[in-house]
Amino acid sequence: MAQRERTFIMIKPDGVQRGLIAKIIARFEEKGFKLVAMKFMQASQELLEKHYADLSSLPFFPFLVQYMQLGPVVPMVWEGDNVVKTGRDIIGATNPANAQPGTIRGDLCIQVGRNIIHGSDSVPSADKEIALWFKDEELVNYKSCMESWIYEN
Ligand code: IDP
Ligand code: MG
Repeated sequence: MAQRERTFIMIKPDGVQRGLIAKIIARFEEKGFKLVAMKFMQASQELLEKHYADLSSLPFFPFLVQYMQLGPVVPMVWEGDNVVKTGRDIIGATNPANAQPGTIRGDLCIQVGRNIIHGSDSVPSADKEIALWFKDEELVNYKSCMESWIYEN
């Protein structure tokens, strides 16, 4: 079986401080996605500037990089069919004011500058972000016992 799609998801410092780690992880677990990698760390200025490089010309960029350093984050890699797009749907709109109820941002936060979670927006950015936050050997290879109950093929 070829490897299924992967995405990079990260619980931001406000999600960690507000005690939402388990709740957020549960949404991806319960959907049927497979956890491939996870760590708990303080992100550096340099790493965050690379992670958000595409946004570096925007006025809120310095505040974004500052926000992401307010405390530890939980970077993760999740795997499954369409996980990039579905992951974004589970997370909800960037501005929680526009996020539908039932989404993580729609249910659990209020302001765009405190929107508790990151998710890759395309397969190429997922590949880039996974490589930025994880070494190859940190991506764990294992068989999920649920695989044949979640996928018919
Ligand atoms: P995304 O996280 O939904 O992919 P992006 O447009 O990639 O949204 O922006 C990255 C992050 O930058 C957002 O999640 C949010 O934390 C922050 N951000 C985006 N737009 C604004 C804004 O207008 N004001 C303050 N922060 C913003
Ligand atoms: Mg983005």
